[in-house]
Amino acid sequence: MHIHWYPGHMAKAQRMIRGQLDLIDVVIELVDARIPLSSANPVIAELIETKPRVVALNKSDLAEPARTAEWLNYFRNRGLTAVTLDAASGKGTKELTGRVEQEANEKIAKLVAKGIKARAVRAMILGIPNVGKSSLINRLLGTATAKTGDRPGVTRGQQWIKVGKNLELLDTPGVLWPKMDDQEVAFKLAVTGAIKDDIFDMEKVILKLLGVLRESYSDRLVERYKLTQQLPEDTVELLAAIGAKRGCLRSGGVIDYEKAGRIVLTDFRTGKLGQFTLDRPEQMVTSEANPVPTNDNMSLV
Ligand SMILES: Nc1nc2c(ncn2[C@@H]2O[C@H](COP(=O)(O)OP(=O)(O)OP(=O)(O)O)[C@@H](O)[C@H]2O)c(=O)[nH]1
Ligand SMILES: [Mg+2]
Repeated sequence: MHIHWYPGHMAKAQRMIRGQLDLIDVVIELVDARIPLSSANPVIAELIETKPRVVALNKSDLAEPARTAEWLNYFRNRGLTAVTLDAASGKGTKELTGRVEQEANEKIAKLVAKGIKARAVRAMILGIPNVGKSSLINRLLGTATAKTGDRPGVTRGQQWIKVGKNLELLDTPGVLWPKMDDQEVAFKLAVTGAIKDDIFDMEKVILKLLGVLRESYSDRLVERYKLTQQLPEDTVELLAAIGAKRGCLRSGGVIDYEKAGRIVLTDFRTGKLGQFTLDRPEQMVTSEANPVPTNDNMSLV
């Protein structure tokens, strides 16, 4: 799905989610474990108000485990339930659904105390594009006792997926917009694939990525592309060195920078350059001090 987020889209998404929230006991907020801060929607807390939520750090297979542990602590220290997830393989789904049920138990118990019959916990998934919402739904469908419940959701065509005995999931996730005005955040969203490639300046993003890799992960570059230990200072030269090693040449032996850049980006996104976490919990403070305006069009890097 290709979405350009404009104020009108955001307002519509917000309205739809608000409508659905009335039916829901718990929100599953998916974020990208590589960028838990940058992949979080700027207004989610405001949007879901007091509704319990479970934060799932998805794509944890692509993130640095030690950093993921730091992020889990970060969320838990702030009283949020947080789990790690790999929705592609299904690792972590059991813990996630267990936590979701736990979060709603109090509410269900209150209903029961009022004489209302106990019912399954109702949840929905929220997250920015490409964070893994559909993958998670497919994974949960795999374990579902019934593919769809018989009660419709609020939007026509929406249904409930019954997961186990005590959990029902809305089969359509809420798509949230990402943060859009901070260039550093935009870079992280672009390199991880949260923003479609055709709306950012690919060349700049790749050169910036090479700068980050050169600075903090040079050994991985050397190993993957069989480069000399002393990497070129200049990222364009570095890209040329990678291109030369990978045979990215145009006629006349000129380096095909675009092709070389694609290789680096794909290797980064698919884990072939190892695991990466680009956000640090320490950054959280500055970001809270500078709330991100959301009525901005995408103008990237
Ligand atoms: N490595 C890895 N890849 C994942 C994981 N979860 C999802 N993906 C991949 O990420 C890409 C996007 O996943 P989707 O499930 O389509 O994401 P989505 O949130 O539904 O995206 P939209 O529908 O565009 O909003 C796909 O290529 C998935 O295979 C994960 O935990 N690990
Ligand atoms: Mg999807």
